[in-house]
Amino acid sequence: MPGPSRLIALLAALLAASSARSQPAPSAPALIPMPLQLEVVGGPPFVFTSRTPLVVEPGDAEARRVAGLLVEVLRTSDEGAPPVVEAETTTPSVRLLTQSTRDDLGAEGYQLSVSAQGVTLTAAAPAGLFYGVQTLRQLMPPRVEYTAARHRPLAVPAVEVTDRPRFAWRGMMLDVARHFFGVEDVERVVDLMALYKLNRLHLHLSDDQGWRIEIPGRPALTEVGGRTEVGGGPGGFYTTSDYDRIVRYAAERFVTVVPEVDLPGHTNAALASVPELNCDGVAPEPYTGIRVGFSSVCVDREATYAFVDDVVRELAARTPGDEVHLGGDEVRELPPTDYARFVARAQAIVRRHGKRFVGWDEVAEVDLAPGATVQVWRPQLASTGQAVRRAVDAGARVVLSPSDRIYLDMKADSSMVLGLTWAGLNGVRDAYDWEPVGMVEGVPETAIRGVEAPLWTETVGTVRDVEFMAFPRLAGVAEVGWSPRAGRSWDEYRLRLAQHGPRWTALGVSFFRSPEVPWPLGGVE
Ligand code: IFG
Repeated sequence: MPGPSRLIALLAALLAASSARSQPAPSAPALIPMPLQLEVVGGPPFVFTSRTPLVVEPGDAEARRVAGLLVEVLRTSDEGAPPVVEAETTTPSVRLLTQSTRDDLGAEGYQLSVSAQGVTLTAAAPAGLFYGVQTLRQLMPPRVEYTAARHRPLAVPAVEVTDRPRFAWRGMMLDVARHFFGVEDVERVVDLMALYKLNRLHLHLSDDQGWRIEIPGRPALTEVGGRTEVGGGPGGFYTTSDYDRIVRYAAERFVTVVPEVDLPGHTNAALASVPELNCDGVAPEPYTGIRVGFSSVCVDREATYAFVDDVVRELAARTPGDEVHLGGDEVRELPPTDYARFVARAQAIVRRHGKRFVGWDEVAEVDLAPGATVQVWRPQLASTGQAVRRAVDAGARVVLSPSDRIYLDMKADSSMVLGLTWAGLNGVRDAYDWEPVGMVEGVPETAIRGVEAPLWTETVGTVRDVEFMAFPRLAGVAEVGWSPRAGRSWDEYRLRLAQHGPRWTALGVSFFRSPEVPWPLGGVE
């Protein structure tokens, strides 16, 4: 038994260790997602003033546009905004150069060098410049996110960063069918996604409770299908120009929109709008509850495939991305052979319109054309594993959306009023502390396009509710999608994550103050 002095020394050591763990390392910048390589050089920081020039190469219009997005972050009401210039200058400046000595960093990679003398950001392509700007932004004190506060000077620690993403598909899904969200709400979601280098916005545009996208030539779909939503509210829909505006806003921030029209199930809104989609020709009443699995279009009618063709043609024409998602989940009303026949014809229609087919993992039971993507949401089902492995062996690839990890509509803990619990509680650690490779037995990293966090909106009605369900958990999904597998650890990440609370406060994000995270108290530095 050690003597009293030994016990005291042991206690002191334990106290020191615990206090050290609760405080972040003072020098390490709290970047999310963690870059591939980050070196804190030390020495004096680079200091932004209201006159710090942003330098781009003459004629590099995309670099100038990306610099403009940085200007919007730095602009304050009375201190003006930094000038974007093309001439080299002796003033300490920020240079954004579309050039790279590293061809292994890809279109989204970049190198960022910060010293007291200046900042140099190089990337082979505009997306890399944009992601380097997000890293530079996160190196600045959180107060930079205020639009009116006087927040200069802004010191940025001297670092050397070399970075590129692990996975190409880093996404969030927003269900705009259960509850409708207007264009400005979607733009807000894109802004917050871009800060964390997410690059796919999957819009769930139709379901039992709503049809949300105008299809010229079929006005009933939105006149009837867009009329309501869960709970009987006013619903709504995107006109073609609304959808074009969302796609453009997202593309400017290097986010690709993946439109989903869910078929053959989850279709009560379409069935209520277009009688000929019903096998008996009779349209059901609009539905504002939250049951699933009870609806299906009539797979025996040619009118159904003409409808699918009209919808896919319209979506394909307005979607610059390669993918059109046709759902395929929870079809409890069709025999498997009818389901397979429908999915086979539906995916052929997608390919005919020059796009690649995406479906929820039920479609893995059907022979899929090469280039198809299976969105895995039920990893815990052994059957899914077998079907998905077979689809992958036939050339399909997967996006992982494990419902027991990153379904953002699952309550994060029992204190949450918003959200559902059928897949269990998805806490902040659950959403971060998992590894995509091995999620589905036998699916290699080369077949994994990436990860995507769905936010279903049965119980989510406003953009603040969206923020509350998405943050802080979406930041963890972004790191799973971007950062190297090695080195990720919840104990380290949670301290870094805590430092993003003040940034979200300055941005006005209505985030969930999870007790899993040691959020700093007080104002915003
Ligand atoms: N499952 C349904 C969704 C939604 C969800 C809510 C999928 C692929 C439950 N399908 O998840 O429409 O109702 O958590």
